[in-house]
Amino acid sequence: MVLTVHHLNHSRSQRILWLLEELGVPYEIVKWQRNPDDFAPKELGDVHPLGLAPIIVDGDITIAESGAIVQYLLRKYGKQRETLSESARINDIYFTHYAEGSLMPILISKVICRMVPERAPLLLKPFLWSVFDAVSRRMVAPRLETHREYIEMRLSESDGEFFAGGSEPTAADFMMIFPLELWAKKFPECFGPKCREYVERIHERPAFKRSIEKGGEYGLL
Ligand SMILES: N[C@@H](CCC(=O)N[C@@H](CS)C(=O)NCC(=O)O)C(=O)O
Repeated sequence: MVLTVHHLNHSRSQRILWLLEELGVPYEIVKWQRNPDDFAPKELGDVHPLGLAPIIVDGDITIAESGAIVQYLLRKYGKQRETLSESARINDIYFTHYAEGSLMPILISKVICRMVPERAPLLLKPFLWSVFDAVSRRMVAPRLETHREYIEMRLSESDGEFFAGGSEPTAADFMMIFPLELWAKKFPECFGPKCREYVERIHERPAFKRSIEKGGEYGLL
């Protein structure tokens, strides 16, 4: 039975398509379209109770949460992890968790600070813009700047092209690509040059290009 990826347009499930293309594992895609309010269709909740993408179904196993899926697929089909040095392995574990655990929350906070006033009724907009702009400037921007400096430093120190170091992407890269693409697209004014080079390099990979052809709409290129 072929592995199924439940893929939502413009979403984290692009990570999984890219990983599967790198691994050369056959899979099929069930495509879901975001509603006008950007939410996933509620029927995705029939596949997994949280109704969020990505979700994979492999035989009688259903897994949600992109980090869990990446680890599951690499454990089942990947060969490279045993060949990583101890320090590369630690970097790999660190960035695999950092992507969703630390970087995504701060980026989502910034997205929300913009989205709430943008989508508010006309009369409320000026008030909400001033409130959310203040929150964004005082609470979110300084933290994001710290993350920017940190990631730029880690990429500069990395002995390879990837977050763990080395010459091939690891779990850390499959996880880091989405927040960095989101950042580059939505807030280019504070996106670092090393991060930009990194994202461009990933986008040039044949496996990444195939994942875009197969997945369809992806507004973070
Ligand atoms: N931490 C989860 C986040 C899952 C998530 O929020 N997915 C988004 C797409 S990027 C989603 O399904 N959004 C639709 C919705 O909120 O209804 C993961 O990494 O898989």
